[in-house]
Parts: sequence; C-alpha cells; structure tokens
Amino acid sequence: MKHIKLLISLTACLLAINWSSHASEVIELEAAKGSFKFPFFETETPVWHYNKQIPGPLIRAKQGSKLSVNFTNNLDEPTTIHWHGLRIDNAMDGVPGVTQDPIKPGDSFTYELELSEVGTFWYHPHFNNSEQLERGLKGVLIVDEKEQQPWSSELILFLDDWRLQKDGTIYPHFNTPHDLMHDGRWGNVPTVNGKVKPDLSVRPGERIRVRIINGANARIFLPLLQGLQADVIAVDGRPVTNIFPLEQFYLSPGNRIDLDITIPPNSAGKTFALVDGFPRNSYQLASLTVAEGPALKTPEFTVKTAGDFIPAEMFDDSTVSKTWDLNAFRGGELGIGWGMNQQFWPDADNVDFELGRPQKIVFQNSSARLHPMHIHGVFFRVLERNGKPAVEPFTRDTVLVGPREIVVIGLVPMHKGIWVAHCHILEHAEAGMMTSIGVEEL
Ligand SMILES: [Cu+2]
Repeated sequence: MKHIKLLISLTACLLAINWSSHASEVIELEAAKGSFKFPFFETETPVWHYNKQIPGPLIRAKQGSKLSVNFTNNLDEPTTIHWHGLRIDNAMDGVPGVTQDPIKPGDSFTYELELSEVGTFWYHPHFNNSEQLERGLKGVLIVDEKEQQPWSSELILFLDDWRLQKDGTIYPHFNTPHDLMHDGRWGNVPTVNGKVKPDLSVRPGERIRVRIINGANARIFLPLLQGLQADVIAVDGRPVTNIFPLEQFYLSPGNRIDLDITIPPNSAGKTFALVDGFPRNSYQLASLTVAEGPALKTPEFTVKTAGDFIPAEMFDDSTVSKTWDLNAFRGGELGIGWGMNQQFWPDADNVDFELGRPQKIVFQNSSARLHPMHIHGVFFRVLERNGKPAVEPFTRDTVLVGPREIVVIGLVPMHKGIWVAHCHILEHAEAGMMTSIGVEEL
C-alpha cells in the first residue's frame, strides 16, 4: 500500500512541476476540404474540416500552460481562427482586418495562446463565418484546472445543426434573404459531437462533469436532462458565482454550460434523454444509457465557485457608457443589413474604454429577432433586463437579447487591444452586426 501511495504522491509531484514550469505544447491544425458520413445518406457529405475531423480535434491544455497552434489554411479561400472565450493577447484573437490579416490559401499562421483561465471554450474561423462554420470548421478547447476535482468522468457535448439537402450535401446558399430576415440559418439535422442522437454510456453512481457547447450558426438550444438532477457549475467557461439547478438555460450560439450530474446508483439499465426544449415540440439530442453492473462510489466534493469575480456591486456607481441599438435595415451588399446604432461593420459605431475601469453597456433590441451578443476578450455580468434588476449568478461572454428586449451588462476590460463585439447569429454578423471596443491605458 505504501508503495502505491508513494507512486501517487510522486506522480502528483511531477504534475506539479509540470504546472509550475508553464508547460508549452505545440499542435498542428489544418483547415481543408473533405467529407463526412451522416447516417441517412449513402454518399459522404462534402465538408470543410480541421484535421479531417467533425467536430475538429479536441484541444486540451492545463491552466498556466502555453499552446502554440501551427495552423495551415488548405481551403480555397482565406480564413482565421478565433478562440472563443479565451482572454488572450489581442494579436492572437483571429479577427481579420482587426488583429491580423486573413490567412491566404496555402499560408500558415502560428497562434500563441497563454492559457491563464480554466474553462470550456471553442474555436472557429472569423472569416466568411456563416459559411465556414456551417461547412464544419469548429472544435472544442478545454483548459483544465491545475488541481482537478475528483469527478468520476466527463462528457463533452458539442451541439450543432446542419442544413442538409436530400442528396446529403450542405445547402449551398448562405446569407439568404430568409435567414437574414429571421434568426439566421437553422439546420434540419441537429448533431451532438457530429452524431445524430448518439447514445452515450454512463455507469451507475458516477458523478460527471458535463460540458455543453453550442457551436451552431444560429440555433438556440434549451438543454434539459430528463430524469436527472443537473446543476450549472460554469457558464461560458467560468465557474459560476452560485451553483443553480439547470431548469431554463437558453444556450445561444457561442454559449457553454458545465453541469454537475450524478447517475443514480440504482439506475443500471435505464436511459436518460438530453432534449432540446427550445422549440414548441421538444426533441431528443442524445441519450445516456446506464451500464449494467454494480454502482460506483459517488465522489463527494464541493465544486469550486468564483464568487469574487466582477460582482454586480462593482457597477453601482457606473453610468451607462455605451448603448447599442440593434435593428435591421434594407440595403447593403446582402439586401438587408443588421446594424448596431444603424451602422454596419466595418463602418461601425465603436467605443474606447480605459483598461481596468468598470463599464456599463446597453444592448437595446429594437427588432423582433434574437441577438446573442458576444464580446471578445472580456467576461461580463448581466445586470438588468427591461429596466428591472436581473443580476445573474454567473458571468458570460455571450448573452441572448430577446425580441424588443433591453439588456444592461457590466464589464471590466482587463486586456489591451481592439476587441470586437457582434451578434453570434453568424448571418446577422455577416450583415453588419459587429462593432469593436478599444481598450487602452489612459
Ligand atoms: Cu443577431
């Protein structure tokens, strides 16, 4: 027994050394054309993918480590990669025309990522977004805690949807008038980790960290785990201020939630459904089937929270520094433009903020459509909705602003640079719904 203990402590020691030396890792990533097999079609579907995978390869590293991503663009058009939710050096944020030039076909670019914060993130292009993401370019990035809690296991559920034609090909028209006038491009085939209604195996008694990511162009999910108690422990990567039960969480494009679930010890052989409760008729996304056999001992521990991170009181003395009115207008390249204060990217109504100073921003939706507003390089806290206090027990990088809704958020810019803010319904963003926040020391 003693030997085993010694081995464990040695391993822990080695790991600790590894952490403190800021391990650096190099990975190769390639965007290229290829194909992918959906279950309903005899032929493979032409897609664009990272490292020939749908979704792209899981990128995983430890907090405090450095990651060099040697990226090569083997598409026929330029691209970039944005690391959604990561607060990193502005030059690595992947926004063409803002933080870097588009990466031309055949060219390479190395993204140097300093992973200072834990959480569930994802990566995707930031060029011709509505087409490049829809064709399959996206993947999950996880930054693990230095000291991991003793979960029995983990489930990563990457939600997406595809608009497929009868012959199995991707509907080839993007930014259509219909998609632009409504809530973007909603597919007809929802997938979880690139699979249709996958059945995932779990064991009785397991305590599982579930990470759910919405990687769709436009679809909002309302994830529900039927028959299981699920607690939300992180939103958009960051640990929550207070843990709360998953009852009605609108997971809009870009959003992530981490859940704490325990498979009941006496549930061997049972199946639990993960459903999307957003549409009037909810439908199944995936199922969890509990393996036969004796129950595992459920680990007991308290999940870490982040109570001290940008509390709502921080903004008590702040006045609103920027209001963005969100609405559509006729005209522009696509025939319909989505504006922020009636301006369309790249002719945007942008704003400059001082590094470290709390700011209040208002998103005022004057339209009848949905706008999941995402800000690069910061986390923010929702403070008010429609004039009423609505402080959320967590922070975000993407907030769904409903039809005619007014949402007030508070943020503290902590990283210098130019950070874009845009609707994560990619068709709306392509139609101009993007602006930028300049952060500088005064
Ligand atoms: Cu929008």
